[in-house]
Amino acid sequence: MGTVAQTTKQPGIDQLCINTIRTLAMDAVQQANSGHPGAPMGLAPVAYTLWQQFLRFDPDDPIWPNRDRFVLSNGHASMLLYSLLHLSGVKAVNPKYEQLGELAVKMEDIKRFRQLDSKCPGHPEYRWTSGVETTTGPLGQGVSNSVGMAIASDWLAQHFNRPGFEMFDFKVYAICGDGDMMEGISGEAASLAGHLQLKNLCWIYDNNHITIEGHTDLAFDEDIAARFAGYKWNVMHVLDANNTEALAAAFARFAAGTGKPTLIVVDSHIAYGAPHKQDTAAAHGEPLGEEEIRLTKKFYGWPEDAKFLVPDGVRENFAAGVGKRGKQARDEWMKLFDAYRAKYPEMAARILQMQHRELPEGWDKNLPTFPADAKGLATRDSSAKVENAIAENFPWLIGGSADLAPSTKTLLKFDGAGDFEPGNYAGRNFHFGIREHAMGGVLNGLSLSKIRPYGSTFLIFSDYMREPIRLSAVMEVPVIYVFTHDSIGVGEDGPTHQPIEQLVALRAIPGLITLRPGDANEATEAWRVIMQLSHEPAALVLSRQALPTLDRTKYASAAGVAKGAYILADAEDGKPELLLLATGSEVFLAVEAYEILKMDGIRARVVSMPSWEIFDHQPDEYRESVLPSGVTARISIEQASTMGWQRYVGPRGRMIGMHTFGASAPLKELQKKFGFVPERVVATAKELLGKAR
Ligand SMILES: Cc1ncc(C[n+]2csc(CCOP(=O)(O)OP(=O)(O)O)c2C)c(N)n1
Ligand SMILES: [Mg+2]
Repeated sequence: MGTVAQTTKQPGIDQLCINTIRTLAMDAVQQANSGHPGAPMGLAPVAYTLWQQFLRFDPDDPIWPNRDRFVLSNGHASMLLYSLLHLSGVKAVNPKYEQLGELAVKMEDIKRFRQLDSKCPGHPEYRWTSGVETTTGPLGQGVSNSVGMAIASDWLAQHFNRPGFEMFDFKVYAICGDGDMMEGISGEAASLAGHLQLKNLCWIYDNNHITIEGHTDLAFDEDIAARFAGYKWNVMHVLDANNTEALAAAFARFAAGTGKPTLIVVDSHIAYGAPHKQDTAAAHGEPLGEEEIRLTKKFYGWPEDAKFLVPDGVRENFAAGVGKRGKQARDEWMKLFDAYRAKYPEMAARILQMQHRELPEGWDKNLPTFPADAKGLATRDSSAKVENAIAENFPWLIGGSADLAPSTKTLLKFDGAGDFEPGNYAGRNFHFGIREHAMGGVLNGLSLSKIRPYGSTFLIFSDYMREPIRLSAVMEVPVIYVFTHDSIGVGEDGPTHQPIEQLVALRAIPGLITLRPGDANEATEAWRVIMQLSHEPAALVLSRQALPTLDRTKYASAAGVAKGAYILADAEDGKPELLLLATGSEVFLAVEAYEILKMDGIRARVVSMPSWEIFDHQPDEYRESVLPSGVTARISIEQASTMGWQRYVGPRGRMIGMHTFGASAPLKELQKKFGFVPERVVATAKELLGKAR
């Protein structure tokens, strides 16, 4: 704590606060010898004005449901956010929502920026640092999350608000940079936001003309204002990031409401005030250097040798601004909530359930079971029935598709489900348009707002949204991804639409639960598993083509799905000499081969293995009981890359899978061409057992 001589460059406390943000960023990056000082320095007046004068955010309770959301989409500028969290005294909460009372970001954390266990990691991490609303760093993700949050604000308002009870009306602010604007996902997300007329959404674009390689002229000279006008946004331009009055006027205009999303283009200077590095790429991603820092501090009228200085009055000023306004808003909301609870107890309980990611009572009461049926149905169709049955009893399960709902079958069809669109923000069916990448980002934003979202497309296009899927897992938010058309079973559409490497790619994401059910009853059980996840995202992988519904009086119950893998059909004495491991559409193929082998006197066991991840988490004894280590004759069967199956089939096993791209032809021909026929499985089994003739 120290004092700073007031010079003409420090006309008041606001400037002092702004320069505190700047110097903390400079000092932290220098100390870490790593990081991005330039953007926080340029943006400090923007973020300060927003937080101090507009953001409804209570530092004592950074998770109250109707708080405004602040997203730092240019996550590399993380020191900007950490400085704000520290200076406004945001309190830490643990993931269970028990207030801990400590500061979310202590000075010690800032001094240990980018070091192990510091609450100030390189990029902002949701769940790790309280007050961070979403994990950012991969450019473009944060702005797409903000669209999901703004949708959530409107949906929650429509769902919960009653006359005299504005339970939800929060605004969503996202700061973004040139990188966010260049990434295609920002265009997808902005286009969707404009279409949906998300009036609570405000992006602030740090127009500093600098990226890593140099001036943006190198690669980027589009007319951003024209672009966003085209998206039907309200666009404003602040010509100087240091003009806090102009900034405040722009925010006030947004707050007054325009019926559209708002973009504020702010012309700024990266590393503002650094005599040799301002407006250069050198200020983007490396420390300014001790000497440059001294000169910059001198320019700010700061003590040149002071480090991590928070002058007297700065914290108090934040407390009197964002702190006081936030607490008042939060306390009023809590009072309103009490009255709401008295009048609408069920709705109030629902708000709390959502906040804690709990399941509504009776959510699973109508889960369908499917009778044995040789013709069967596609798992996309059985899944559709299950999803609809759950959603009717799960009011905040909402989602949609990237223009493929007629194919992925994820539409909610019961009365009152409705479409989410301007004029009907209570709708539960989303039309994301052909924007897979933004869909993933929006789903994350919805989930961060405690809605339970799902999104669907073809499995092949999961690659378009891989980053948001990964971020769901990083953030531990339970987004549900529904991927249909899961193999060469797609048939005539050919290799461009036939997933090969997507399954293993999804399985490689830590924390993501991938499930590929083998028939209709496994689809029911897969949904049962997924709905009970509160911190893991799930990828539900479904077939386009019909799969026989197994006779569960003859074969084991589909309840085994809950364990990831289970014995579906066994050798009569329970002592198999051969294991057939399969998922999804290949489960029935394994059963067919099993029946043939049985007639030939071969003792096979079929293991249905819808989820590797869940199986891997079972106790050793269970895994050993399903895959006895003594049985080394094992065959995996899956219409996908065989990568990864080695660890289940072992060194003596065989893998029947895809080693090339598929082809365009009717399914039956493809199955023959690529060897997904019982004869091939049987021949492989006999060869493996040394029983081939
Ligand atoms: C998707 C993605 N691609 C690349 C990067 C690496 N990267 C980090 S910052 C940056 C430049 C960003 O420029 P800008 O948004 O203008 O930030 P400024 O230099 O103005 O702070 C790049 C390419 C990234 N973080 N995410
Ligand atoms: Mg830039």
